Amino acid sequence: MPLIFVLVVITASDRPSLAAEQSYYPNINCDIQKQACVQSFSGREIRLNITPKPVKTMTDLVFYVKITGKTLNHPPVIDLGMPGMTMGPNRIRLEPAGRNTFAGKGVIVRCPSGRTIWRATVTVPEEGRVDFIFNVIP
Ligand SMILES: [Cu+2]
Repeated sequence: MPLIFVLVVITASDRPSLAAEQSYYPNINCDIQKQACVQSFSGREIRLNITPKPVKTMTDLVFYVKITGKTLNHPPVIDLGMPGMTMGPNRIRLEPAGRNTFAGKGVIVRCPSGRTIWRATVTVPEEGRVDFIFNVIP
């Protein structure tokens, strides 16, 4: 009897955190530790890469964005954030590095909660934005 009681308590207390994790993991859409990530958007392909790899927090990183289609008049920007958490604003300003290719430096901070899933929102001026969601090494 006491054993059964303990199991019920453990199962019940595990449920919220398990549900919380599952609500984040399916959102990962970018394997940034291994390769550049590509998303289609507004008739364009948006390619995001971050170096050096592995991509770690509290490290000087270079963010690259390459976009297919007609030439952009203004560079895109990247806003870094965490799904389900409000973090301080962290905008990566990109400079042209070739036709429709842009690069900029930034740092991904270490989250006090211990979570490692980050979101890079690439905004293409006057067209819209797309989210890349990936794991970072803390
Ligand atoms: Cu956080």
